[in-house]
Amino acid sequence: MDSRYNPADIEEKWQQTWAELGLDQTPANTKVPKFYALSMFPYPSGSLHMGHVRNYTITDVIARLKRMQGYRVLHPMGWDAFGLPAENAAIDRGVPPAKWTYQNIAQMRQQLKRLGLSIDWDREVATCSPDYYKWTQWIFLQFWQAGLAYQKEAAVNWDPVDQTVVANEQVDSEGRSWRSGAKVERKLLRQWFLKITDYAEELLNDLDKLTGWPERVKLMQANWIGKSTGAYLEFPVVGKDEKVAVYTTRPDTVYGVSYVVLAPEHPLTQVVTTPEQKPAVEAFIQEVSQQSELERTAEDKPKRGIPTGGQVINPFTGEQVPIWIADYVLYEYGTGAVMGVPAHDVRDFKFARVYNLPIEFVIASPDDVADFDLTPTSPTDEITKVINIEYNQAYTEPGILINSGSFTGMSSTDAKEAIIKYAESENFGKLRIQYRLRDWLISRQRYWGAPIPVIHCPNCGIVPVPDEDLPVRLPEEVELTGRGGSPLTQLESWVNVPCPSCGTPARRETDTMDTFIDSSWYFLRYPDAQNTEQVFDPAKTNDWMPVDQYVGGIEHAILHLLYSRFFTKVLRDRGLLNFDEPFARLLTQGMVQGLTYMNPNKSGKDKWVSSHLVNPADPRDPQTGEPLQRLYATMSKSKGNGVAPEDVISKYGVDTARMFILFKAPPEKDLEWDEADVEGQFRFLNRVWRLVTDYATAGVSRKKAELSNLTKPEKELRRAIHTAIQGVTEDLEDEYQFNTAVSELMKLSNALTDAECKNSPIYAEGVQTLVIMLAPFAPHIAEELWQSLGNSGSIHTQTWPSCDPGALVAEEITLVIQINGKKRADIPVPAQADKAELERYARESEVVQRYTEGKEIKKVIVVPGKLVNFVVV
Ligand code: ANZ
Ligand code: ZN
Repeated sequence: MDSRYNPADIEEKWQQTWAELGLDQTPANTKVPKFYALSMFPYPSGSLHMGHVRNYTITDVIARLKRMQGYRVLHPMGWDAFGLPAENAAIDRGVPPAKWTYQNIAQMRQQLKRLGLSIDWDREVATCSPDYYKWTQWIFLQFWQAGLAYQKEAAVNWDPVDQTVVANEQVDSEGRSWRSGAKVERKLLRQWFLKITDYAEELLNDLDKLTGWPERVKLMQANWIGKSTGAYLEFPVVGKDEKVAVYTTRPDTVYGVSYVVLAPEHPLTQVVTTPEQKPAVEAFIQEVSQQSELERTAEDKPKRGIPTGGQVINPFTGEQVPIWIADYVLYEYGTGAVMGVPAHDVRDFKFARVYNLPIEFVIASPDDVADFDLTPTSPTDEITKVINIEYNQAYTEPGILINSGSFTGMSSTDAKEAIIKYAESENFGKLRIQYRLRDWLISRQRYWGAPIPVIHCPNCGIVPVPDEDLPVRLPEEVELTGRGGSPLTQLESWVNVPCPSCGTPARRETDTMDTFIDSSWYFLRYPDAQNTEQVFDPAKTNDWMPVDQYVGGIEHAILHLLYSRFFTKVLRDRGLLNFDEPFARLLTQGMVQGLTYMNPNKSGKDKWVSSHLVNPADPRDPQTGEPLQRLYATMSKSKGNGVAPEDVISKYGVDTARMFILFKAPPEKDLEWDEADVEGQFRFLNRVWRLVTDYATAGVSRKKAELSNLTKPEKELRRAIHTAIQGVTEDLEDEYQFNTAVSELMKLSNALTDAECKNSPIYAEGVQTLVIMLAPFAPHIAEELWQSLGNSGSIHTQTWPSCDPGALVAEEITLVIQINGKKRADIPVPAQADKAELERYARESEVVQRYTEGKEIKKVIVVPGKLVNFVVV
């Protein structure tokens, strides 16, 4: 064997051998405990970046460890392959999206294989393949049958130049389309939705079951679902039969209502607007319709509104208050109307100041009213006056009700309940639970996605495509111009079909599904990825699921994970799955950051200067000569601070890249790419290489160690070995502390280098253990070294070592030293020391030397394992 560590000689060799041996194939279902290790599948952009490498390395170490610990492991990979970039590439380069995508997949698969990941490639899925999207469509129809898929008018971003719908992310902060630069309009179009709101409560409650998820992710999900408890209250319109229904979380402030506000889209605007106000109101509504939801609700933007001229009656006070229309009220939330309480809501306060609406305080801080006798009958004018003057901003805390009729004197908490009860008894309101979560808009007026499998028939309405006609294939040879919307709408031969139900000429749905749909169920397909008859065999999927460890980016903390949880629950309710939550444990890995330089005097993209262009000793802007700031930032093209995985691999090998990534930072933290540390790991692997090859050359000991008869150096080394086993195992057990696990390996390697018993079977145990524990981290070098030690079989099929607690015990006891029966000191001594040895340890101790100097030792009494007494005169 070569005496030098040369990764290029061994890495591809072993990758091939492992593939031939089928080492990464998933074992069949057996009684052996299972472990499902899953990385979030990538979008096939065509090239792998460091973020991918980190993500997949983490999952791979876990998968390899679990195999060695005796689990049967499922560790698959696939492609989230539908989506816009393929369409854009097609528009820019004239390559059909399918071709572009499959080319990228082939390229990235090669790159992934070069990482030596223990992936079962037989289970690869690509969401753009008809074998896969057939089942995406089938699942959509399951939702349809369950009454969970429906069509409704919804406001979308419409690019008037390109005549197409654009996603929110494609509209810039000034409301312009990224493609045409035209000001985007809001347009009402019929869209498809999934009723995720039906599952809001369960999606929220079941977060408690996810004990293996980061708290932060659960909190983000809970906030996204946004449960709030409040009241639905009706305010009758003066002179009409209609009522304005509002949703409020502060019914305790109802005596402070000075106006009600309708969303511009609210149908009642037509009813309540007076003829005088009509032209102004219509102009206002038209203007607001141009704005995105983000613009309308941005906190730093002044809220704008207009009075309708209409009035409502506050059912609690009998007073009339004006009806306004304002941009900040969203039609889709609550009832699309709110009661304005400027005294107790910051937004309403600002609004009232701008439009000169009355501000009346009805809640006071308990301290401020402590001296007042607040009963429903006591006059509160005095205190109202005082407080109205003193509070010159909204008082938003709960407190004590003032000027609130029979509720005066109650706490906000009690009053909320009492006011809702009263409204219920009088029939103008009730308790209402409201979620911020809205139904999921899944239709895209886009080509490169799974077609929604329905047919619109003039007689039957919406008719689902029969299961046997699935998949509804996406025609692959299309021309994409980027204008005029999806090319599907123009493919008459594809669009025109007979109705499956009555045979009348009908039209296919031309919308495709949001790509988040594709990724909401892929993890259910891996356990049975090649099934052509079923979406999956429930027995297989139920056996493997839930995913035991899911690893991916924090950017998916909300939508992808929420949608996957939703799909799981719906398919469970359809009888296909027997569990509630798809991902038992979640690890969100941090970003990979690269060194970059920033010119603080410039803005936007121009301020970044790639580290290739500056002198690190005196970093200056090459254009202006200004001094630059040095910092780490997430690797990106615009900052020019990316490090290409292939460069690192060709220089150091993939094992070093893996070791560096795992060692440099705990997995959930950001990681600063640092070449010096990469080299440090390369040197470590070189040391291990030398240590093992030196030993292998010197002759591997096959003797079994006599544990009862070890020398001191052997015991010490054995303790180091088992401390390392314990440390690495614990570091990998719960929190996946790869960085400290690697440190343990380094310590063990040092202990072996320093060991004084290189001929002992204990040393042999140490070398084998080091190599075995290195295997999940640096699989190629570990395999090569394993073979060099003369072992048979792959290292990756070995059993993970277990720690012998006996070896850890500090082999020492405390010996008491007495002089003439009086205790003078304690000293540590080896536990096994016999009488003579104990006496020798005692005599050599500093105390005894001191007390016996110039004196005669008459007698030495040794109590084994306890004490030594010197009788001196
Ligand atoms: C009166 C009030 C008084 C309110 C007060 C707050 C404080 P969450 O917790 O998010 O559910 N609201 C209701 N529907 C709205 C809509 N469609 N668009 C904009 N705002 C809306 O928020 C509920 C509160 O948000 C409601 O309680 C309502 O204002 C406002 F001192 O009602 B509140
Ligand atoms: Zn029909």
